[in-house]
Amino acid sequence: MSSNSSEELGGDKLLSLYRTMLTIREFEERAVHEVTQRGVSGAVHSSAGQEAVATGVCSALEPGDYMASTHRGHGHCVAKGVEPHGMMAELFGRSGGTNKGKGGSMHIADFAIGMLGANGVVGSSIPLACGAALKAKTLGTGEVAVAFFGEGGSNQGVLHESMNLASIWKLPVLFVCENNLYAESTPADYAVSVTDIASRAAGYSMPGVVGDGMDVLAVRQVAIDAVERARSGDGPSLLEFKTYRYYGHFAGDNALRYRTAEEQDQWRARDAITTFRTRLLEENLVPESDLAHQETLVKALIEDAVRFADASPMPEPEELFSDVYVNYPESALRAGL
Ligand SMILES: Cc1ncc(C[n+]2csc(CCOP(=O)(O)OP(=O)(O)O)c2C)c(N)n1
Repeated sequence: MSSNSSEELGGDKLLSLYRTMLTIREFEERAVHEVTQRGVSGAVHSSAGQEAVATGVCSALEPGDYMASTHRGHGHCVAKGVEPHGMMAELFGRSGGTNKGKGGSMHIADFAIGMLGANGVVGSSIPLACGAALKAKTLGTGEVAVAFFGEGGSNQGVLHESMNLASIWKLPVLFVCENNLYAESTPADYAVSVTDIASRAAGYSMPGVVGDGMDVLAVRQVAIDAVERARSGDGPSLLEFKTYRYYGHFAGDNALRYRTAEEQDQWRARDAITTFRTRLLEENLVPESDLAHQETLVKALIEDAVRFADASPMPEPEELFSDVYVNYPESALRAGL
């Protein structure tokens, strides 16, 4: 069982949680900046503000576990271990990208580390994770799978079908809802039938847990419990984390058309990174010099990722035909068959 109290975790683990959240924030801030400045094609959805959820949940996983993500997937990728250089190059559509520049922001996938992919279709992470969990259960590998989705995604029929199947088959899967209060410009209190999405778990005989999505250790604890349940064969859980996205729905969207500056300020006052930093210092868990060192390293990492992406060439036209179908003859693809 993974440990989670600050003392049990120790300075190195706490520092690594801090570093992961910082890397996500720095990547997101820089991605929004670069994409709006350069006019990169394809929408980019920033997860800045939601770092504690991706970081806390993925910190409860083993490297061989699976995770499927959404259109707002950069944070999930970083937390699962996808390398930021390849991600930035992917956003720029370059050949050095995680997926050779052919996926862009919404289709980053890295199967080697169990990252099954970001997805532009709302709700599609859910059956993907169930498929991975079914494989794990059938082969008895002991792996678990996580599906991230938003509160908007929680209204998709596929979640309900998937939760039902996962429950009767006791699949080792975590349904993780990041409730950031808005689906595009639609407020959750208008579009969602319940106050707590986690309460829907009762309809599928699984635990439903609400967690504070601005507190990385709280998220981690909820995830550890659900992972343990899944791994021990007791089946799925529905986890809901209350959180907030700091920017508009996509880079360039003016969120103030549908939410207030006061509301934004209230959430920013509870920022997951700054509150965690304060706690680490106040409880004497990590020296300030170590935190400052990580801040310098992360800034340099993302700067270097942008340099790498810039230097990476555009994909060759022939690349259109690679990685399209598994074992499908290239000659047939070229002939349009
Ligand atoms: C099946 C489907 N319906 C609609 C859309 C358009 N769309 C893209 S993102 C989005 C909002 C999703 O909201 P939520 O699931 O809460 O995630 P968030 O953007 O808040 O992270 C919508 C409606 C889509 N991509 N796919």
